[in-house]
Amino acid sequence: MAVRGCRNASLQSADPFGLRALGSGRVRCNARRSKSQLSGRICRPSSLSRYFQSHFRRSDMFRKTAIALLLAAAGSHAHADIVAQWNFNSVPADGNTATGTLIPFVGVGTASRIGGIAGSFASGDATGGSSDPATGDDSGWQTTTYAAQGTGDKTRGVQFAVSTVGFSDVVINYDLRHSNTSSRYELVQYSLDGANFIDFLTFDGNAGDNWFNARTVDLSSIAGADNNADFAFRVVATFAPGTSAYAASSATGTYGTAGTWRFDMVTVSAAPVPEPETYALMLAGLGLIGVAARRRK
Ligand SMILES: [Ca+2]
Ligand SMILES: [Ca+2]
Ligand SMILES: [Ca+2]
Repeated sequence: MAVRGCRNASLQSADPFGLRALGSGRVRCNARRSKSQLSGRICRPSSLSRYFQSHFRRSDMFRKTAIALLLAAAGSHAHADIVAQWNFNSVPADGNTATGTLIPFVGVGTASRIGGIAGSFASGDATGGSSDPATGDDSGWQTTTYAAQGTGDKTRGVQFAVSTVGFSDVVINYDLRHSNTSSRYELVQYSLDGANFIDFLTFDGNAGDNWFNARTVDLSSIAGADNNADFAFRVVATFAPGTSAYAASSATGTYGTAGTWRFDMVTVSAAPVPEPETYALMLAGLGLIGVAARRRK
């Protein structure tokens, strides 16, 4: 019997009693082998244990069931979902990369410019392109008018605010095209209150007119970023490390305020926080293992 709606393929072949996994790690007990009142209900650990103790005596069946329950519980937490994603492309597509949108393609969130920079839309396909699979009407978020040389360190760039309520282990990805005269160094900051930003990671954009795709910022070590309605992050221009001046992205270029950064595929991913049913499944699975062990004695 296939286990519909279960994200964990292992469970699909480990379904000895008609357990049907629901998407969030719950298991619906079909109990087709008996007239049990459990049929069609969400199983609770205690009732599951009683049910299997009374109906199935072979310890290998207990083990299989326990494994299935644990897989269902683990499977609901092992994957990451896209919480929000910006591809900046027009909806509907209009064949013009100079038009686009700051409304997320996936999820909910806000994108804003900080420090008085200018924003527009420009091609996500040009000069090698971003990772956006769209073609033709693939836009990136073009930003310019960064700070004058030697001023405004970490004050100009872009900000994204995304609620992470219901999620943990936040990871940010983005693509960024540096122009020749843009700031070579980009600093990623995060905020847990939407107002105060903390330096986290600096990237080196050491080539001009070049896309740096799949920048990855793993915030899973920042517990405060989990389950946080006020989570936000920034990507800002910063001085070359150890100096008080911006470096140009091109080794032969000179930093200038007209340099551009063009963003695409800004993505916030995270793992769904386990629901109470997940813990119930884990407890049920562990309980059955205990029962099986006692029966073997
Ligand atoms: Ca467009
Ligand atoms: Ca593309
Ligand atoms: Ca795009």
